[in-house]
Amino acid sequence: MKIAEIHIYSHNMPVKNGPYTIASSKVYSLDTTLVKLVADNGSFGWGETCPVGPTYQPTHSKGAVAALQEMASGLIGADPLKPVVLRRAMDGLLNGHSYAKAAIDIAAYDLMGKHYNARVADLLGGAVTERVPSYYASGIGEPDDIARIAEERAAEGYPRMQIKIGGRPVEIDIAVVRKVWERVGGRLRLAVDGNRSLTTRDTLRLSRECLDIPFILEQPCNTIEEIKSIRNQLHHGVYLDENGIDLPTVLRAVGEGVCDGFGMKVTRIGGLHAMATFRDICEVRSMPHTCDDAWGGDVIAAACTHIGATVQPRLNEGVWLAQPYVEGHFDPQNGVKIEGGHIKLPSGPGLGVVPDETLFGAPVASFG
Ligand code: 0XW
Ligand code: MG
Repeated sequence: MKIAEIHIYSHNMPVKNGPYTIASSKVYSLDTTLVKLVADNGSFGWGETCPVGPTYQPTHSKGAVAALQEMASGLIGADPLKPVVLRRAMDGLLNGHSYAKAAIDIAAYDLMGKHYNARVADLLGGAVTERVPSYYASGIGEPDDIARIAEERAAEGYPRMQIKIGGRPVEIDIAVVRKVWERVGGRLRLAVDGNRSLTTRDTLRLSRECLDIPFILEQPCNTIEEIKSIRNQLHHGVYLDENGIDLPTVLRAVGEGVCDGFGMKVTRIGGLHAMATFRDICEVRSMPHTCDDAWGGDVIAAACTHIGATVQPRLNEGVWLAQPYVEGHFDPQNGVKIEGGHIKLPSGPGLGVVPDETLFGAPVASFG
């Protein structure tokens, strides 16, 4: 099989009841980038990449479009059924920009699934569940509001919640964590995500003053070095998120014992093939992790759910989707949804979602 055409689309997604506020960004609407690969036999696959604004990671939506345009003509004629060869071809055309390459990789997996009449989860090693656990991420908020959200999510059936903190006096963050714990106790597993914003001083204080509350600290500080410097004084496990920029960094963090797990993004690591490698590294060292993305519609939601379905249950920290923050679906029939805190694995073939491309208007660029 050969890639015959590549179409790149840009689509704006308003944030429902926005803005969505985390320590590193405040977003009202996001531009997602979609890729349609058309094969020489006429079948097609979809990929997507959607940075949550320009300050969460060193990525942004215009960068995704530019990187895809840089690679696209060189990928015409490549075989979408060979993900490793395809990844090497992309690396030969552009250094870095894994988040853009991820959209091509996801679209190739969608095509592969259709070609072999298989679900992407089964191509990635095999689904171990049809009901993938999700987790809810609050925005930054006041103690009573976040505690109420936690109560509601626990009642809905979510197994886990991520509390966003940072960008304000740490006393308020401590009050939020304490209030949530008072209200939901052990009914939800908790992560407390600083999105790189805390000083080492405030991270230590948060951990010390919440000694009795079991949670993991997600990406409290800006760099691995800062986290490393306080790691032995913390009373809570630490997960890396934004610092887990690529597989070499993941290997280093696991090897040096810098963290206890990861919040991982499919597009940051380079797509589904790289994500499967990441999953296997984590399994070798019993490291729990999520399978998320920063934002996006049904294509990215399906991709995260397929890889999330393959994670060993004891290590599965869930699949976060933007769906609760987004109005409507790209696929009107099989849009990916969280119900009872879990996501039904799309039945495939491929990703099992087919976007209504009329929503996206004319492609930004077409090749082939
Ligand atoms: C909660 N998320 C998975 C979605 C937002 O984009 C940020 C991210 C995180 O964990 O940092
Ligand atoms: Mg995070």
